[in-house]
Amino acid sequence: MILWFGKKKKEEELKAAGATMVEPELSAEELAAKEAAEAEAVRLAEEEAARKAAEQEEIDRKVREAAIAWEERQKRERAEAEAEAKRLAAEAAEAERLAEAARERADADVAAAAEAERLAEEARRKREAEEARRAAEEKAAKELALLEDRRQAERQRAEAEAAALKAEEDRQAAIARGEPDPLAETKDPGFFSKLSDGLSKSSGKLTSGLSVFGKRKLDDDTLEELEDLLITSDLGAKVAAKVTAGLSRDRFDKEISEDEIRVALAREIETIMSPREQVVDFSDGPRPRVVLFVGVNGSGKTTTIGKIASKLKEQGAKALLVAGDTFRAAAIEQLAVWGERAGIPVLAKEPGADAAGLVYEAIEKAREEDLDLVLVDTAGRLQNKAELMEELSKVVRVTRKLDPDAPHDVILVLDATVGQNALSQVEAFRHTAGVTGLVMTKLDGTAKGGVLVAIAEAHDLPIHFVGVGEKAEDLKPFSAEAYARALVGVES
Ligand SMILES: Nc1nc2c(ncn2[C@@H]2O[C@H](COP(=O)(O)OP(=O)(O)O)[C@@H](O)[C@H]2O)c(=O)[nH]1
Ligand SMILES: [Mg+2]
Repeated sequence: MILWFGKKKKEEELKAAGATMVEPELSAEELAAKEAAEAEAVRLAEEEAARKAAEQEEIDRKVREAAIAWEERQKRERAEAEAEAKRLAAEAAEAERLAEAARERADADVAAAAEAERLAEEARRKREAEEARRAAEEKAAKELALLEDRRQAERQRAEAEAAALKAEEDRQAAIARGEPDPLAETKDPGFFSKLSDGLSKSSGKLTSGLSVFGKRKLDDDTLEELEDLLITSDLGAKVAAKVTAGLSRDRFDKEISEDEIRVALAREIETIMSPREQVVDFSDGPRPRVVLFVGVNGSGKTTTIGKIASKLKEQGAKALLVAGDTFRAAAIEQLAVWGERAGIPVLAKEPGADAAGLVYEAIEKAREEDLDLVLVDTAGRLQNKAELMEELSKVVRVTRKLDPDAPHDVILVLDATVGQNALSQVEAFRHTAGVTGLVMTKLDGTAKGGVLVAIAEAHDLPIHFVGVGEKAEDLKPFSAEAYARALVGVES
């Protein structure tokens, strides 16, 4: 073993002692050892340097590796951060896209709501337009109807005027021939006051009802009220509408006084009634002229025959009265009294006799005796309507055996006090009994004269007479003008 520390120590000890060590002369062996030691030291130093270099290299490598690793980490982290940033950006984009979609959906919802509203609005506009169109159509139809009414009213007025002119001409001609004035009776002031007293009793409602219409504007409300009043006064809905339409045509929206409204109403009513005004001339036509009086019990048939007989007698007619109401002794007696009073023969049989047979006999008798007229009273009350009609048609059948044209007149006698019911009586008797004309009685009483206007409007049947009392002189030829004026309370 080479103790070179020993040498070094020795040198250091020598240095410390200040003595300079003189290198001793070395033997070859020692030199070789020294050289070997020195070579060994060099090798060791080299080894040490190599080791250090290796160590340094190792350190450098580690540093490099660490740097690379750090760099890689940095790179990775950067990449990760970038990726995260990208992901976040993508998320944000997605969120934005979703928000946009939501916005779009919301916009779409708003648009849908707006569209729905627009459609609703359009539907509403269409409905309104349709309603307006319908209203316009209705208005046009009403106007057309009004126009048609007006035309008809004008036609009727023209006809009435022509008829009145003709009647007046006939009347003047009759007067010129020295005959009595046929209309004298309807112009009789006593007659008018009786008629208007009676009618105003009944139509108290109409005449007094009308007084509220003075100094009012003739607008829709007034017309409607007036129409109601006319309906409740028995004129019926149709006449009421016709009359108010006539008034509105001429006077709409004008202020109208009570007198004006009465006069205008009277004129409208007269227009409706005047075509029914027909003074019957019993001296016309075949001989004997057979006239049947029909109607319900108590309507005034017997009384009316009595009154007509009295008038005819005055005018020189040769008549025969037939007590065809064989059901009641009192009815036979009643006719007998009228006949006696007027000096006219009455043919009657015991109660319960066959009415048709009696009429057959009467016609034969009239032929034999060359009489002008056979006035036949009939029964009004049988067990039921069918029975009554059967009785009447039997009388008619038998009459026709002697004269196919007979009976020449079938006059339905109506009691004014029954009001609207008179209209149903006309309907019931008109066709089954072949009614040719009407008489309305008891207009002096608590009459409901408005119904005669409704009848005149609904039935093309002449109204021959009106009865205003129980006496012979209380039967008057029907005058549309007098009737209309009395009904609404216009002074003649
Ligand atoms: N006040 C009034 N009474 C009348 C009128 N006509 C008939 N009468 C009365 O009415 C009632 C019935 O009349 P009547 O002729 O017997 O009816 P008939 O059953 O149809 O024959 C009698 O009391 C008549 O005096 C009239 O015009 N005015
Ligand atoms: Mg009678």
